[in-house]
Amino acid sequence: MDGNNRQRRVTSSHWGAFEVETEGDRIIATYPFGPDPSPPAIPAILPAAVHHPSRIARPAIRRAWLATRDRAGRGDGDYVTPPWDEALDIAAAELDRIRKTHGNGAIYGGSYGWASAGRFHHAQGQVHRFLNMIGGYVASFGSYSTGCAQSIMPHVFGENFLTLTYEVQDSYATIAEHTQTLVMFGGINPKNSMVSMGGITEHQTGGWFDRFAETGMTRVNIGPQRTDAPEGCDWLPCRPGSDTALMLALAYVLETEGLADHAFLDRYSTGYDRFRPYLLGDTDGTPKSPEWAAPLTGVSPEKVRALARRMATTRTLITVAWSLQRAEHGEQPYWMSAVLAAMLGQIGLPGGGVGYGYGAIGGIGKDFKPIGGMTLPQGDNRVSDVIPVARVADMLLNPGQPYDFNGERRIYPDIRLVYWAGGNPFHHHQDLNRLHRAWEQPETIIVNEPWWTATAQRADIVFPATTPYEREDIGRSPLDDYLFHMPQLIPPVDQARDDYAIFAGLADRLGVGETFTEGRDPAQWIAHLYQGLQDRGAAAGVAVPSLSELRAMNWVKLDLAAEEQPKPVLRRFRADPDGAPLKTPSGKIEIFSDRIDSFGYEDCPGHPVWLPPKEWPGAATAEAPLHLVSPQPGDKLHSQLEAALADVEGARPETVLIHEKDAKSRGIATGDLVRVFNGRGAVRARAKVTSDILQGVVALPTGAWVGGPGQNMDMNGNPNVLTRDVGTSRLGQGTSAHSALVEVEKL
Ligand SMILES: Nc1nc2c(c(=O)[nH]1)N[C@H]1C(S)=C(S)[C@@H](COP(=O)(O)OP(=O)(O)OC[C@H]3O[C@@H](n4cnc5c(=O)[nH]c(N)nc54)[C@H](O)[C@@H]3O)O[C@H]1N2
Ligand SMILES: Nc1nc2c(c(=O)[nH]1)N[C@H]1C(S)=C(S)[C@@H](COP(=O)(O)OP(=O)(O)OC[C@H]3O[C@@H](n4cnc5c(=O)[nH]c(N)nc54)[C@H](O)[C@@H]3O)O[C@H]1N2
Ligand SMILES: [Mo]
Repeated sequence: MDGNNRQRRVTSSHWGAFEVETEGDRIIATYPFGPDPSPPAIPAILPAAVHHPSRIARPAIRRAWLATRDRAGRGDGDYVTPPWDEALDIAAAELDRIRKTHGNGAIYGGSYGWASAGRFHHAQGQVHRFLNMIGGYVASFGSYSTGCAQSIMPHVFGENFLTLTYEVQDSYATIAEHTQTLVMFGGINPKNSMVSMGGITEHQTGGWFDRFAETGMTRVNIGPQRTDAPEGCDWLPCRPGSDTALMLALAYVLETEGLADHAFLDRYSTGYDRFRPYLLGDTDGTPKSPEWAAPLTGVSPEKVRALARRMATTRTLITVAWSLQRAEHGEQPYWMSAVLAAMLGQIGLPGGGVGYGYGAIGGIGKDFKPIGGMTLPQGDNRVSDVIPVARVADMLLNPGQPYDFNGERRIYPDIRLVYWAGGNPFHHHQDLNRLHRAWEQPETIIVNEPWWTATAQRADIVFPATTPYEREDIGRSPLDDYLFHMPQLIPPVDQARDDYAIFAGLADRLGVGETFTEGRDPAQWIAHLYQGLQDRGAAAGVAVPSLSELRAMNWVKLDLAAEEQPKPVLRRFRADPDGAPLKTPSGKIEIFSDRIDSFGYEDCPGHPVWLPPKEWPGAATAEAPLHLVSPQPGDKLHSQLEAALADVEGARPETVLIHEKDAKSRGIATGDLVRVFNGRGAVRARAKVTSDILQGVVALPTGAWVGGPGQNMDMNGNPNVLTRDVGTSRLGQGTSAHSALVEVEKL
């Protein structure tokens, strides 16, 4: 520490590493991390955010809940602020009451959300461990990111979807070397690859596209926005929700022009004979020709034919953005892309086949020796109930009611207490007015949060949590090759405590203090967990410094270079389909799945089919003529740091992109305040008129905190006031965030 009490140290985050300058107990500035070729701008807001008045200063308990266990007033903002000990006593007594009266199956701890990057203080790990120690909780399956894909893709490739994405797919280096045609459904978006869960240090996706261009690779971005792929790619505008129709039309051209690789289909896939009659229209009288698809997709038959021929005659990689499965019937484009790739016969060849989620997060497409991350052990959950993560409002509204999920008939549990730490459902869930009604059902809602988010404002008991800058941790993502010591940079702001301390305090009161802490303080836990990382490094021949060395170094780049790409599954399958079969029932790629067929779901039958969503451009009405896509915000991570970002002049309300013709007919110009609305609600937004979006589509990113309940219009511009809260299908039950129709008018 120098004379003026200033220090500069490096820390890590979901959006990358950066240097933090502190003066005494305040963060005063941030600086880019030298080794990052393309550092993000997000950290600039940190000094304002960490010391923002919207930090939760002390434990808070909603006055009406305390007095009468009132539930209807959630969001009223009227809190008392007892001392920590008293607040912990009240929360512990309530947890105890609920578990004794209704059992642990009445506690929902799914608690979805990204929280922060440090590995020991990861809020999800902390809350799950704590709830397990007190007898268990209802958990959640999958993510908002890829919940639908996680259900459907194992049926098709026999592989866990996350393994498929993170470990099996080709790296950007392999793509640069081999791919001649890159067909990107939903694009590959450098703004999205800015982040990765647990950290991403060298931001390289944009750089790879420069390399792709140099090799002469044809790069086609298929979807509603030109900006979903880097500059220089071809844009094939296609209506949201219609990708499956386009893929079917491409498949139709391959089949009818003799371009389908039947030798590959015979050897490596099953069920093409059941799919082909559907494709050709023998089963339903509708050939899935380019002419059939054109009015659905808006893509001309000539373009489809030319693209199909090119795909069949060059090394082609089909990539599919995660956004396509965050939509009603999201199973279909995912499954159909695999069928299309199988028809091209290039699955398992370098730079060929199909890949999912390139660009979605920065770690995908990087190639490393896997030595894993660092996770707090969660213990065992004695409650077996698990809901698909995006069905939370359905669960709260329908206790005891049956629902379908991936072949199972299940019953929604009767939830009496919700504990959320590290997520913001009043930012991330669909149809927030409906969530508000669902939120009135539980008797008690407890939230740990650093900031008064939209969710914290709707909780009964609110515990102020520290941010990563207020505690020591280790930054390490399995998809990154850097390792960080994240020093405690400043003391906790106001009365904030680490999630670990909050849960240790509750555990103690519930008689499981020792079980939860195992007698370790945070520094001892970090040392304990770090040892595991060092051991795994040693086993893989990777030098990992000791913890004291790392503390002194602040960060280190690990040598995780793999001599040969560790992409075993599909390569081995291609080389030896009998000796290294896939883990599907047939051992092959399943174009027809007997298992899915046996579920009897008309919204996800035995092979991929075109199923129009309830809301998409093809179903536009006079009341809701425009399709809303709600992508991830380019300039931030979800709703994080929102309080300070919203202070920036012109930042709120959020900006909605609208095509020039749609703007003109409504008398809207760039900069105008507009009302975006449908039958579910209304939000205020600022218009930006552009020709980079398909006519009939508007784009309003996520990230704004929704305003208080009871407003006719959300003033900040959170798109989830408008989105529809319905599962992708009975199979996947993922979020359908990208399937919504709206109208826009000038305010
Ligand atoms: N319409 C629409 N909606 C969507 C999507 C979409 O495409 N369209 N995408 C969905 C997807 S993919 C996702 S991943 C979700 C993202 O939704 P979330 O993951 O819920 O969003 P975040 O803003 O990252 O929420 C993390 C919260 O954790 C808090 N936090 C940070 N560190 C800590 C900590 O150490 N302790 C505690 N207790 N809290 C902490 C942050 O302040 C923040 O409020 O949104 C989903 N919603
Ligand atoms: N900067 C930043 N990066 C992020 C995040 C963030 O908050 N900020 N969040 C991260 C998270 S949690 C996730 S899950 C990933 C998500 O990664 P993605 O799912 O790839 O991201 P989105 O931004 O939701 O969608 C990308 C684009 O898909 C297009 N699209 C929407 N519907 C359709 C459709 O039906 N067909 C086609 N062809 N295109 C469609 C939209 O134009 C949209 O811009 O992003 C991650 N990256
Ligand atoms: Mo996500």
